[in-house]
Amino acid sequence: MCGLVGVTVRSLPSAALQRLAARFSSSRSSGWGAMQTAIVRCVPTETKLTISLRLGPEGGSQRHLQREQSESLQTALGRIAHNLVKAQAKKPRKGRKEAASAPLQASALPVILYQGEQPVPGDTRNAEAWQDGAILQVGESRYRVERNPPTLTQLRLPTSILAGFPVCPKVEVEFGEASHSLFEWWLKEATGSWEPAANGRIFTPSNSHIGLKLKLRCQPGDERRFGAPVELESAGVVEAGPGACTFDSRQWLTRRALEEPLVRVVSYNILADVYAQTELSRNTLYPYCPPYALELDYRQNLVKKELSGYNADIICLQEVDKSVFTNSLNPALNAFGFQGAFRIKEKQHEGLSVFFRASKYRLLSQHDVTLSEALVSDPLHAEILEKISTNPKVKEKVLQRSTTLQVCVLESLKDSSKKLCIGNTHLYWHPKGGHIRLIQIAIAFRHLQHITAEMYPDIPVIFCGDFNSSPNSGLYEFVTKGHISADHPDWTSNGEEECCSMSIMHSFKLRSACGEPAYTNYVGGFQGCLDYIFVDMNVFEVFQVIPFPSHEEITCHSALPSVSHPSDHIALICDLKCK
Ligand code: 4LC
Repeated sequence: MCGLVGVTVRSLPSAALQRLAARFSSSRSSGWGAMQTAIVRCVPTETKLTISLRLGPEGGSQRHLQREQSESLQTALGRIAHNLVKAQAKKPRKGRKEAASAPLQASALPVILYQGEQPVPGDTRNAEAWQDGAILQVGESRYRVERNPPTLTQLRLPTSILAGFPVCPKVEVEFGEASHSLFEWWLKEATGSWEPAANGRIFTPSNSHIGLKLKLRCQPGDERRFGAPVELESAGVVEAGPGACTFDSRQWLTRRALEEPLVRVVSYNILADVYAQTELSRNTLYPYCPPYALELDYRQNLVKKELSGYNADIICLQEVDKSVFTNSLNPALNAFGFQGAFRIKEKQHEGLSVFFRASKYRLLSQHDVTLSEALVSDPLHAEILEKISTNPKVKEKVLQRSTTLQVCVLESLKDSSKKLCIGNTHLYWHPKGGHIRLIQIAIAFRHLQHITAEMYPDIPVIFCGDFNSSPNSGLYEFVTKGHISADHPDWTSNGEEECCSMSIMHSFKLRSACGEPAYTNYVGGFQGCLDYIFVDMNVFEVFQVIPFPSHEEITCHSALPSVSHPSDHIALICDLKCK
């Protein structure tokens, strides 16, 4: 993806990748006579295994032997001997005449694999023969076998690095964990020398680092060992940050994480990159926002700092680009202790994401649905389907939408009887789409009701999202009062022709935890309250609401997004108390 530089081990030919790792691994034990390392990759999902080692005493080129796992050890060892002979015959090194003058015979080379003192029997299958700690002897060279050591398969840095904003590399480790890996950060001083700056998975450069290049050295690890380190230099230098951001003052109030029975919930439409960088957005929707502040990497710097600084327990996001989740938010929020779930919208490049604090909750189940699809395929919605089938225009409009409901059921790690049903959605956006949103919310509630009544009886609901509905809408009335009648004016929000009235109801007792702020969406041409955190009042009380940035802060660059605010929406934050 654009905006990131780094090594992608998976996208390189595997040989090139392993060469990279092996270069580091053998650098630890180089030189003739010292024990070298043979890295063996052997996983049950593959039919072959790979043996990577440097053949020859001079630390000749790295070899990657791919052998069948089911093949016998003696065949593999014969192949290693053969390769060595070939290598030495092909490349007579300068000043090493004896190699050329005395050709080796493969059969004369002792190639033996030891487990402890004992040679491993030649008829052992490769998959069993190449165990961690075995010693491979090839002529006079000895190699310690490392089977499936922690290996970096991906390490990436963002292309834009701002002073005061956390840098969270994308880290993927095979046979290990990012949390068990070592991270060293270095800065290139004016003298050209690299000076150590900090350790740890996240690094926040300071103003004194502006203009300097950054280097990350990561050594992948598991509980007991470390694999080959990889070093990565930033593409650019640390740049000055934007100064004060709209979330700075809010983060004074969220600097501490909560403890049970309190739960902090955030809902935030983060403005998808697929929308932010369109002609329409740049020229018409957000003309007041400088183009650099609409760029993905810039906004991601702000979003990551904003979200991490709220110390939330549950974060519901809308307009999350698939690549943003994969390459930026999930790696960053993982580093801050969150686990994330992502649901793409059909036919779209953005979707919904729920993050939860992994030290407090575990994900019990997910029940995501595309509302239009659920409507036609789930008998739960037969009544609604029947009703809207009476108006083909409405039916088509509803079925066209890729609107999605994400549902995560979480369980408290402390008390498994405490469960939460988290709903997250982003409804149809059109100002005259009130009737469509009513149908969407009716489907969503039926679905939630099914989960909470049939699957997890009496589990409380927290329903977050961009509902694209103001507090005086039929939708808001339906959610907070539990019903709306067939004669509500919103059924005709696009005229009588598109009217498909029905009376709908649900039996949750939900309230908007953050109330009805003047706006949650503030763009040049429109300001309105469209986002909510709806909370089950049978179980929760609102302990506190984190106040919005002041109107002056929101409007100081005319509207949102801006250099000091990454989205056109404002994050909703509330602290709930379990009654
Ligand atoms: C977008 C927009 C929609 C909330 N809203 C109103 N008008 C809008 C126009 C555009 C939102 C609007 O930013 N998007 C189209 O798809 C996306 C994006 C998704 O959310 C996009 C695609 C390409 C380029 C840019 C964006 C609006 C004005 N008054 C309202 C009242 C209510 C609901 C919505 C609106 C009510 N009640």
